[in-house]
Amino acid sequence: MAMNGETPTVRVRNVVLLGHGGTGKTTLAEGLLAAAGVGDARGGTLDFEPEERDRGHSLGLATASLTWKDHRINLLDAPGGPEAVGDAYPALRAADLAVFVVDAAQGIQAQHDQLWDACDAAGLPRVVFLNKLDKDNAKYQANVDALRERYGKRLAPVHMPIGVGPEFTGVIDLLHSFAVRLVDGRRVEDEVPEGRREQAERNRESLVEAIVEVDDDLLERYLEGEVPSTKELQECFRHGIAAGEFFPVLCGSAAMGIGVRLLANFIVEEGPSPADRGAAADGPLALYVAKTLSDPYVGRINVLRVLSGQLRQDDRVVVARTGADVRLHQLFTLCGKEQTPITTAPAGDLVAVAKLDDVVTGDVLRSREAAVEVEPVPMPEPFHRVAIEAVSAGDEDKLSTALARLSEEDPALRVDRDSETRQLVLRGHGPGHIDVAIARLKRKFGVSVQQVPLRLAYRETLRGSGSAVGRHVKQSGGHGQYGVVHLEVEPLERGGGFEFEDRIVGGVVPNQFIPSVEKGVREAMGHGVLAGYPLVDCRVRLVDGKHHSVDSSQVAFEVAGSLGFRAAAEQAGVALLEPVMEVAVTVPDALTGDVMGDLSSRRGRIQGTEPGPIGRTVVRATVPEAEMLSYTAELRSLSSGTGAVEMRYDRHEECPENVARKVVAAAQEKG
Ligand SMILES: Nc1nc2c(ncn2[C@@H]2O[C@H](COP(=O)(O)OP(=O)(O)OP(=O)(O)O)[C@@H](O)[C@H]2O)c(=O)[nH]1
Ligand SMILES: [Mg+2]
Repeated sequence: MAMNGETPTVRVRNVVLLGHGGTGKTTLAEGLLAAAGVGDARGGTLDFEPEERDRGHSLGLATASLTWKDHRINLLDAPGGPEAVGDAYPALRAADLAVFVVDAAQGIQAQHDQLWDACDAAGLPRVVFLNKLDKDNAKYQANVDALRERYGKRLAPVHMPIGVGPEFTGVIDLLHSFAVRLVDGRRVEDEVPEGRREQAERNRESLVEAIVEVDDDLLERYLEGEVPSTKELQECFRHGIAAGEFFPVLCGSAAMGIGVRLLANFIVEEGPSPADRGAAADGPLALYVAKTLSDPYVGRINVLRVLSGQLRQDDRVVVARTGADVRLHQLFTLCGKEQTPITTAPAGDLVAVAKLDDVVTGDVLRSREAAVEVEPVPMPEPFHRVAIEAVSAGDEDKLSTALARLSEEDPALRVDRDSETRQLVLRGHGPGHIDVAIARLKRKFGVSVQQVPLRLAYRETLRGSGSAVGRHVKQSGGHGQYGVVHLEVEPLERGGGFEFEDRIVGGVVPNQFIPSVEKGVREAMGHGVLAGYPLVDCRVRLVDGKHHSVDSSQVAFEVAGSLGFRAAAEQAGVALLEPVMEVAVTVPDALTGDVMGDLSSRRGRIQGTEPGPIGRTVVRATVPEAEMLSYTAELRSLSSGTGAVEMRYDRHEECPENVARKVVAAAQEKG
């Protein structure tokens, strides 16, 4: 049995790897594991789901732990793709340090910006690992400058590379003044090479100046010419990092294994421990759910952070959200999907628990006396919508259960039943996100679903006023039917709904049949007159009618009302309304013009632009929903992944003639 319980809180490190897709987070995490002799040396420890292996990138949060210099490092490897953000955000609350992995050939990318903002919101300490310095077009200084410009002066380079691109052979640790190089495939720790000493000395000087600046006492002594010891600097640095006063920049190549051990050293020596971030070993027991996994064989697994207190097997806790009482009896640690049973875990540690039903990502579990709460880190909303159906009608029930479980696993996914179109709609962060969800539904829950064309919530409305008589008269033999109504219709303002006025005098339509007329009108409105979409915003006046003392009935007046309404509406003329979205697109300043042009070509109306976060502009517009169905993916390619969009329903608006004609034709084709 692993001895988690024996690692004190101060020697635990919880590190989440964040960054744009493909920057090397998983490679780096597996490099750290390999350096400590854990996991599968061939890789694949963390990207273990079949969908991840097929696609070559992570789709879910994976966790693994390693022992390094008597410390326990828990790694949370977050997927970087914009289509898998649902896992990264909840993980921020389980970590004490985020390692931002940046591709030195690509520079800062869209996900970095979004996640950096999220770390600000979560108050999470950060370091940057500038990776892939071995790549042909890799750059070091240009990236440091760009990072500093984007994320502020608090950026503190603690490493510098020896060569970049094909010449990249090693890394210099500035604080401790030594070099690590790969010589004939072997890792060599050595003095700073002759030719680099001067530059390294200058860089160390800048680092030292940055560090002493946050400590008045150190600063004074430094200005008086005293040289603080490395130990003192390190201690000051450590506090500054935990307080978010510095964002150190490390560098290397995860693929070559350069800079990986230095990162591990940095994490244990300078990285914050849970104790630095408020995890009290003697507090009441409280746990936070960072991730819920459903495994078809093992069932549900929850990855928890012990927020405070010491966790022991069989402890009882309350789920804060539901008030349910649960017992934690199967504790283990995870290394990818490999499980190692444990019996206890200290405050601040990460632990996995099996078979906790009705516990989901983001939940807090606590002992009765604990009042701990955890604010969720705000996550971007998904805007890519598709309609789905179970392939076989018999799977409908199974599908709703499976979708509920899947959204617990992936909180970025939304499932709605559209009340207007009656479709089951899945919302995600792009086509890839949806494809993965559909693949998982099949593999994990055995439900095959297919995408069907998304129905838009078109509506119909009157163009003007009209008047008509609706007759439902059948008196040939048997029980007759008799109802005649004269209706006038006129449009109301948009959003005006439905008004029904009874103007009958002298009882030509007896009182008891008036509600039937209204019912018939409503029924006809529900099905529209143009293309089968609901007709909205109109006033209907019942002005005259006829009845028969024997043959009139509720049904007869209902039918007459319905016929009369259709005829009056046709006379008034009917227009088609389409849903229009309010859209906000955030892109780097240079792309503002492109985005405005693109939105205009989608029949959009630009409302204006405003400055967004550093170097970015927000373009606001209203655009018909029909033109925005695959915008998430199209913006991604237009902006090379740097743009973000938010949208919400704004109003219904009359379709232009040519659009309306197509919608009507399509409706008629379907019958
Ligand atoms: N040249 C070079 N390639 C690297 C390095 N690190 C990772 N790669 C490659 O980059 C690709 C992506 O690496 P991953 O580790 O899967 O990236 P990731 O950040 O986990 O990606 P997501 O999980 O999709 O967010 C793989 O082909 C790696 O082999 C590096 O230091 N140098
Ligand atoms: Mg990955």
